[in-house]
Amino acid sequence: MLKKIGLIGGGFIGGVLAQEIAQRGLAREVGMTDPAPMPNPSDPPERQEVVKKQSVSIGKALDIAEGLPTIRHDIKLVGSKDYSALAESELVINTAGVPRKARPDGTFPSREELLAINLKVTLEVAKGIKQYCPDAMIISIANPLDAIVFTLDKRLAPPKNKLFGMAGVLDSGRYCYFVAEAAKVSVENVNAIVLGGHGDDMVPVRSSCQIAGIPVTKFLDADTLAKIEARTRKAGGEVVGLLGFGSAFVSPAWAALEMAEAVIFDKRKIIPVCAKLDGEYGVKGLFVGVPCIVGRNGIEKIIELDLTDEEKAAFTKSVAGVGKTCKEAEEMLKTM
Ligand code: TXD
Repeated sequence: MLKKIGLIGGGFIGGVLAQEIAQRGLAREVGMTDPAPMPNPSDPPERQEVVKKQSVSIGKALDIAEGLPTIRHDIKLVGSKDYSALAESELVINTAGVPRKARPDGTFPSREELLAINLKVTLEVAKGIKQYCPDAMIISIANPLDAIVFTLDKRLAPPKNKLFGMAGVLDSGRYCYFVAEAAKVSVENVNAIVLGGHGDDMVPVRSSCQIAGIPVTKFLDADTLAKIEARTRKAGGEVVGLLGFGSAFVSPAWAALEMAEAVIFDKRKIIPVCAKLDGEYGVKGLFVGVPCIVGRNGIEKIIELDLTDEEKAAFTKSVAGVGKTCKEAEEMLKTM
């Protein structure tokens, strides 16, 4: 178990993270920071004073703490509207930013359309990490995932094994779930990986998808698999459209904790991680979802898969999409 885990953002995912860390006993202390609720300047002064005294992170920390006697776990939970709650964290998980929300007509923005708003938030996050836990390992979740991790790297320049993004575990889990459902087998039997950017052109890797070690093509035909892979690419949007108030939050939190547990228990587990590539897969300087060995030092090793020509082309296209969003981020950062 760690001494302290810092949670940046105490919203839907942040709340599940805090609850799960307490339930699983992953750290002696959790510090959660979130400026919400923020007073609305157009509200009457007395209303603004009420909101200033409220705090999502303090409230959620207290709620979970009051449940500790029931689950018989001792863990210290600290909430704050500023970043001091992160002090001395060994690991921070960043969910700060706005999620995609369905519009009144049922449509919703792309992850990339969150860039401008969430870039501003990310600059504050970087400052908070630098001030309170400059040596922490960082798992970032906020969207647009690849560009936000890229931005944190630009601002903090941590060792490349200590900064990574969570998307591949979630996307691969979605792929596995749809395959298990179609093949009518246990999810425990399905292994699959999704590579590339966390966008609509992510790459479910059919050639390495197996059910109990047997190629998935022995169970499902090409047409079924194509439909599953298309659904995997859009699975985030499917949940956003159904929820209407935000995006998926339980499965992303569980996915981030799979990565955190690989670090905490030095599992040396092979999982898809948004990692900084330095020539692997022919990519340099971008954060892209690839299989990595994850252990106590974070990313221990990046693994290069043999991809089919079709998968290679899809990966190249996905990386190009990541590059485009990161270029946009770099341009925006010049004005921030
Ligand atoms: O696979 C993935 N990586 C994605 C990521 C899966 C699902 C959700 N994805 C993204 O995670 C989503 O698009 C958002 O960008 C983040 C967090 O999603 P969540 O559902 O938790 O959003 P919430 O509930 O809006 O929580 C975000 C919190 C909210 O309470 C804000 O007040 C807070 O972030 N926030 C901040 N916290 C700290 N510091 C600053 N500056 C800040 N600004 C806002």
